[in-house]
Amino acid sequence: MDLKGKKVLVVGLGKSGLAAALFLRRQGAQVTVSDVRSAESLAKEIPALLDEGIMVEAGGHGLLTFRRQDLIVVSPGVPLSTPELVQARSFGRPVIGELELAARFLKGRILAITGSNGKTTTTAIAGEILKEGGLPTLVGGNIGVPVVSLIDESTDDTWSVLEVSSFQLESTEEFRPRIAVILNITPDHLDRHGSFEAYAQAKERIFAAQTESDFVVLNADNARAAEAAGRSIARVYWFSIEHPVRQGSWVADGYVVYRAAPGAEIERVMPHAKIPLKGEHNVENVLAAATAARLAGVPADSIARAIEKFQAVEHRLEYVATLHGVEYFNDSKATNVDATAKAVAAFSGGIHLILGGKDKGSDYTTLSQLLRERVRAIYTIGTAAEKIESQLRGVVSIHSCETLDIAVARAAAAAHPGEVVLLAPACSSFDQFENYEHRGRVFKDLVNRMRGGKPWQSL
Ligand code: UMA
Repeated sequence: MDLKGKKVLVVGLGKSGLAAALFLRRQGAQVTVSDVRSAESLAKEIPALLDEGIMVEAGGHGLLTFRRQDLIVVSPGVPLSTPELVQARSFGRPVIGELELAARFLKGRILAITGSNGKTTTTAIAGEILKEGGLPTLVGGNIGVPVVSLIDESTDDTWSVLEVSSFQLESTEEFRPRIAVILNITPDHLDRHGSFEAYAQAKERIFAAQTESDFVVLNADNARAAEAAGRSIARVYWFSIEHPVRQGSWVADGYVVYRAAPGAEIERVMPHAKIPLKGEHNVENVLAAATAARLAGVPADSIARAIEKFQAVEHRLEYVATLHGVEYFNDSKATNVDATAKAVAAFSGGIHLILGGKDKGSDYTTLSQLLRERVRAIYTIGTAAEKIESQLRGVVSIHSCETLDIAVARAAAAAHPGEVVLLAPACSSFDQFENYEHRGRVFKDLVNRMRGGKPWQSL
């Protein structure tokens, strides 16, 4: 793809947009960036861009700016239904995402991981395993490192381990992972994709450009992910925490095991008890990462070593502290109902659960059974609180807290030794926080501030 002298518009000036704009400029393109944020709120980014000869349109998207381009590169957070993008496409302007742009330049092979939940942890584990196996490895994507920023470091021998979201996959064309993993598909981002099926189809784009020589790794226990097998032309491998699979990984006699082909010898990878992460969902993540790593050629002993050393990723069922006998866990990344269910299921009971934030059109009633079994009380925060309360009234006791500081203080005051305070909010954070990381950090600060004092003193 020759970008020299081409007029390219980058839409959205977050991490991805910034990295894409600078990359495109280095390729000799005439680059403009457009963002809905005001010039004041972009004050940090604008000078550096202008210095590089990149034009900036702030405070909104101008239709004329969009029409004048040879190529438009969208950031993942910008919906393809944005009117200016729809118009530009109707005028024949090519629109691709940052992931697609990167994939056209990235050297070496790609191991891509998607799913509604677990993708960051699985990406991090897979990255560690490939490194342990001695493969030249880069890690990026939705995990927080724009894929474009990996291009310069990549060589023909590189494995790029990429976490890819439905937002990124929606605008791909040639993106072709050597190994594609779908961990699970459960409702999320319905506000952006419009329907569960549209969301699931965006996820399936992960294997759309694969050939018969590539691999797809699917969760045999997740109906929607498993069903995707019928639409893939790649070689299908499976993982399951419930039963043996034809080829792939499962758990047998206390071991994570792997079979390379139907009828082939079953290979022991590691003892199940040595998986250092909490929750059955993390066993799924390990199985998925191990399967992908075996397909990339990493031997079982390297896989075992990397997993045994692995520590929970920040904000994913992250242990924070034990205060007055009460354990605090930060699962701020549980931004949908399914992730919250998995977090709750990781504990046997006595949970004080902080729920709420910005609703994404979710159905919280699906949590009812699990809440009855394991949760002592719910503490609601954010704009979704009213909806959550009306859907879960009568299931367990509910305390309206509005903000996270009140929720933490009340949960701390109510929890008895041996119980758990869990932030697993089932919602996005944007009503009260910059993002889920910010929410998680605030939670950890609130918990850590209670060290030494009576928990409820912070109320
Ligand atoms: N913007 C516009 N017009 C719009 C919408 C947004 O100009 O119509 C602007 C915003 O004002 C802002 C910029 O776009 O300045 C933000 O772009 P972005 O939302 O794409 O954010 P980035 O900083 O580029 O981060 C993105 C991913 N964000 C999203 O998908 C929402 C990050 O995933 C990812 O880590 C990063 O690229 C690097 O690849 C975050 C995420 O929440 C963690 N992902 C979702 C999830 O995991 O559920 C999919």
